[in-house]
Amino acid sequence: MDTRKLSTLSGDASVDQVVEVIRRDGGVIISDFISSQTLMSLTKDLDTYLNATPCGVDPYFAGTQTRRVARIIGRSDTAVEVALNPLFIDTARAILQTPTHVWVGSDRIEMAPDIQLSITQAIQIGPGQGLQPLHRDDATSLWRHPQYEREARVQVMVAISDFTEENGATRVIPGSHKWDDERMPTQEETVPAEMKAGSALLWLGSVYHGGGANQSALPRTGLTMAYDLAFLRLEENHFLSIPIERVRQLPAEMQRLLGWGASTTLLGWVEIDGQMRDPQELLGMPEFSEPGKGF
Ligand SMILES: O=C(O)CCC(=O)C(=O)O
Ligand SMILES: [Fe+2]
Repeated sequence: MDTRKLSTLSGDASVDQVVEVIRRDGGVIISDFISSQTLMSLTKDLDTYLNATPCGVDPYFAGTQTRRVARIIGRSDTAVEVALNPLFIDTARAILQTPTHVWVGSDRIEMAPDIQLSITQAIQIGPGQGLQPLHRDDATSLWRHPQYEREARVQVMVAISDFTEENGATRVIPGSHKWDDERMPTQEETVPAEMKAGSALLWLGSVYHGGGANQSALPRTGLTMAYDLAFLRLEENHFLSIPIERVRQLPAEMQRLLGWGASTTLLGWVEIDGQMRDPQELLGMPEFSEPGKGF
């Protein structure tokens, strides 16, 4: 069987190197993706919520021994740094923003899709949790494969605890981003994304993967986030999950990546005074958040 391993690059690898390995294998481990200080701060932020969150109730996919905490950008400043980590976001841009063109009258206009932060979730797999079924995360958008032109998603899983085969490290099938939609994934073809806390797995939405079984006595904790093509529907509904006061405090780039910006292809605008305007303008209008007043 052609089971490939996952390669590891260091946190100071270039975006080009990371993109090359991801295009070849579908995923790559980045050692020391975040500093120990960032890891400490993330652990503290996430523990507050994980400790207050019950395990899931879905035995099929989400797991009954697994805790999942989303709304991460609303809850942790350090998570904003992770979302804007240059190696993550620049890799996502390099892979997702493949240009194309459209005709508008006699103008042939080159355009590239924007990206959006589609999901943020801390996933804590507890002892006794079995294997998650293998899946492609771009299945949420019913993405078809193989795709020679356009990937839908680039995702990160930051190890908050060490990830080992025994404690449920994410299981990945390297190379499966090139498979068609008929081929069924099997656990025998997977490899565990083993890595130290602070390292991260970067992978494509087209790669088959799933949470591993935790046969250890301690939880396995990871923080996952994904950038998607901005013309797909957000997986996590940030508009309803993050209070407007919090959105106002975020860096402008983060606001846009959460959907508070019209895309270059004109999606997501709001009407203000009869004009199609950028939703980021609303954030500067105090009356916008007053219930019943509108704008
Ligand atoms: O927790 C993991 O290792 C992976 C989880 C996952 O792939 C998912 O929930 O979509
Ligand atoms: Fe997944």
